[in-house]
Amino acid sequence: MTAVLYQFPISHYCEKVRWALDYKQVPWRAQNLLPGLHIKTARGMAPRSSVPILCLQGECVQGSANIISWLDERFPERPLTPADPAAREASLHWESRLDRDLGVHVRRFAYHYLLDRPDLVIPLFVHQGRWWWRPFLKLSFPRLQAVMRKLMAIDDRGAEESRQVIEQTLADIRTTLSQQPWLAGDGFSRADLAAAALAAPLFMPAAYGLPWPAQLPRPLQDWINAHEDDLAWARALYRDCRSGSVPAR
Ligand SMILES: N[C@@H](CCC(=O)N[C@@H](CS)C(=O)NCC(=O)O)C(=O)O
Repeated sequence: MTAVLYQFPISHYCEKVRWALDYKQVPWRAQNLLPGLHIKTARGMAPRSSVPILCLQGECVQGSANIISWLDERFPERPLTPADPAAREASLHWESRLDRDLGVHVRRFAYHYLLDRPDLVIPLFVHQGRWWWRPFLKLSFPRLQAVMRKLMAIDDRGAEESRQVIEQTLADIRTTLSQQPWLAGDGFSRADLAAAALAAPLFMPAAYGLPWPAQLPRPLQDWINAHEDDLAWARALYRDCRSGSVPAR
């Protein structure tokens, strides 16, 4: 009984699900898809074209938050959703905000710089894919880049707006974590997991499983260097909790 995760290895929403599966010790394997060519496969299993989609024994669930809820129902051991109603509400509220304010904005901020560097981003898109993905993407990259920039409004103005949303969100997380050890309730939850996974492209942890570029475009690297302290909590979560065991705080 192995769950199949349809995913882009680069996607931080997919990383949320990889982490949840590992944390809950549910056996799974990845079915990697190539952005652009993923649509038919995704639509064959779920209402929208987006990944992650998790399938198990003929049932498919789409969307990282839906998948975590489904995993907690189907595999109640090591819950990521707190049992206490107030903590549960707080964790879902955080996750929903983070899916938007880190999920959408980290992606737009990072792609603004990475999409101009096919030498850096193509290896991330084709990671652990089919042999022909790399030559195919090299040829089709200008079109993919144009479509992505248009669909996600990835331009100077969008990147600046995203930078501001990211910085405000990181400040709010730091304020909360200066008052309590976890974002919601009295233990590690889907809120902490979502926060760290969705921020991860900004500090590129090895456990994410991507061959991160050794050198990033200068403006992105400068921002990361200037915000090391704002991301210390996320690095600590990867170090302490990404492998599955969670120490007491
Ligand atoms: N809220 C969704 C967002 C998923 C999402 O935006 N996935 C992107 C990759 S990061 C995607 O699949 N984009 C291609 C598409 O929508 O066709 C989730 O949490 O799963």
